[in-house]
Amino acid sequence: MGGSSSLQVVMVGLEGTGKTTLLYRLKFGQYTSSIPTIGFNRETVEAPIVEGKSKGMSFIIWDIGGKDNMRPLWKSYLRSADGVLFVVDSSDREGAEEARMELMRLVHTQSLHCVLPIVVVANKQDLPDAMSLQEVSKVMGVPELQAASHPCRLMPACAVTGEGLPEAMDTMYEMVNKWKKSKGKNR
Ligand code: G3D
Ligand code: MG
Repeated sequence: MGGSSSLQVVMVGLEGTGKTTLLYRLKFGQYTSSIPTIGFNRETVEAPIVEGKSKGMSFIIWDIGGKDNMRPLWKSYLRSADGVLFVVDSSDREGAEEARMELMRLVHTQSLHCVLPIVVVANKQDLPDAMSLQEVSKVMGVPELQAASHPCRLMPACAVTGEGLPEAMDTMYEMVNKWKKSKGKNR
């Protein structure tokens, strides 16, 4: 699990939502074109914001392929994770229902053991036909998860320019810290 200064984050979502772009944007601070992910990518990235609460932190991010034959593997990566980044393509209205189902499946498979914090990233906010944050929230069922006390937050982003990523990672850090504290109390 690494020292206390690094968090293990599992990044999932449908194919083509921008996970690998996001990973390399965080890792290299610039846009890197990627090929479809076969299997997974794993990178250690430094917290991208200087003033943020996650200053000095590093994140070990597992970018798991989103092809449907990979999805059953998502849960094996969750066992050693501190948090989940669930990446959504805000411009893909047709894929939204499938994305919501995968998010719900992910929540249900892990809720037997523990409930990891989830940051839903509404990616591709730069596209002119992108759904608003409110729309993404609704189609992904974020209010329902929150109402069920599931630690889930929605953050807007553009993985190509990196906009929103520092805030998303900061939110992840905050949520994981809170979650770890509450877990400590319950033991
Ligand atoms: P995945 O790893 O989730 O499967 P990728 O997705 O990172 O491979 O990205 C899939 C495509 O979406 C890529 O385009 C990538 O450039 C694009 N993309 C990722 N993030 C954004 C974003 O925030 N805005 C826009 N406009 N595009 C994005 P290509 O053309 O290489 O398939
Ligand atoms: Mg990929």
